[in-house]
Amino acid sequence: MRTKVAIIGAGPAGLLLGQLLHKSGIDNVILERQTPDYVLGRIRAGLLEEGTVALLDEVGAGARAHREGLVHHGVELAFGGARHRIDMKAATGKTVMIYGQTEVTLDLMNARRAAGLTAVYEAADVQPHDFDTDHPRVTYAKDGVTHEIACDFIAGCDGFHGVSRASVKPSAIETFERVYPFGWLGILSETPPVSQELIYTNHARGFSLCTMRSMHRSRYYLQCPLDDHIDQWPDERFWDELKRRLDQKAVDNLVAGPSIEKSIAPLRSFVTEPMRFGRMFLAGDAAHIVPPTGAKGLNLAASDVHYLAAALREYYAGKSSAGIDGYSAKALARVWKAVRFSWWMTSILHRFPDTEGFGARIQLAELDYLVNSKAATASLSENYVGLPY
Ligand code: RFL
Ligand code: PHB
Repeated sequence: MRTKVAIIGAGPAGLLLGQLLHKSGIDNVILERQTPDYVLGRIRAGLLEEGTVALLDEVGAGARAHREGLVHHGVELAFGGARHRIDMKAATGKTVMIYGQTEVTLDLMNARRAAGLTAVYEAADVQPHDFDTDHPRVTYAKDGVTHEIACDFIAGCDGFHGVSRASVKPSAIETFERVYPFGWLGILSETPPVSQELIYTNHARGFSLCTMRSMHRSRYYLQCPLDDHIDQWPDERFWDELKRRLDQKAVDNLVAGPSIEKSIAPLRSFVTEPMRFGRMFLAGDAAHIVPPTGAKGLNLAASDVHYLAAALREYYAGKSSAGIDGYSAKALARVWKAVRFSWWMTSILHRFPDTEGFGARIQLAELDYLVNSKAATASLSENYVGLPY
């Protein structure tokens, strides 16, 4: 088989890239290791920047997000026993949308299917080859038979544990990493959210976040030790601990119910430089990871593929290779700003092993400054709603 762009991974990055390329008449094939149901069952991000929604619109996959997504104008920061609202719309003119990654993925899968495009699920042993030559190819096995796809370019959209980044020779790649000494325990529950907007809480017992998927499905997170296991967190313990970290009004409003999903995720900042290796590009989690505190992971995957699709469009229009040559630097400039923002949000909201007297006072001073200074509120808001592409 031959295609222009072989895309490895059918997460949001791979699926969105596939549709953006298709829209420009650039044929592509997606290879995904898992089944569609497995991909759709992964509960991850929930908050979309306006730029991400605009990209869904661009590929004709945004209609349901506009119908069912919840547009939020602000968020609440809670510390020192009180809640403070940040009006992001007033500060930036922009909003964010609550719409789950599972829904984004489903809408993109449906768009791909409706366009009659190829996505090979349960592709085993996917391997990129010869991307440092003009004739890259990708091999994979399906139902025990080995296949080869010859292509012009490979897009590594296969997440943090994917094969694309792992195929680059170590001398060609530089990585930057920060691992945080805690995780996020998350639950999803078929209950109304505790508040209309998200509540990020700095508390002596640890960070908590109240978020949602809809007005009848809520999502909550608690900072927890890295070595905790979900078996140690029966629902009752989760709700008790969440209540201890919330203000009285939130406790009074909280509707507890059985969890329908529960997981613990480690927090990590990780960046790969560069994001291009000859004829292979990395995009999304394959190239970088951020802690979820700033809600940037999925949104960065979207901005990466926006840059990549534009670069490939320029290349195939016969204009020049300038776009593909500039992809890595352009994407990384935005990536690093989101990495900084996510690291900073994480650092002011969580308990670290050394957050005792001094560190805790510094966090409170910074949070107090954030909610009371117009300049600081504006800075937080413009990063949270998403920096321009
Ligand atoms: P994905 O979604 O990981 O998709 C990569 C796809 O590649 C497939 N794959 C392979 N396919 C073929 N061959 C191989 N060898 C392959 N190896 C992997 C995988 O099966 C998968 O389908 O990456 P993508 O598309 O870059 O999208 C990025 C987002 O998924 C990610 O940034 C966010 O979900 C991050 N993230 C969160 N972000 C937020 O903004 N808010 C959150 O609350 C949030 N929670 C999370 C998260 C990420 C998590 N991970 C990765 C463990 C919670 C978790 C648990
Ligand atoms: C979510 O809805 O899952 C979510 C929202 C905001 C974050 C992290 C996760 O910062």
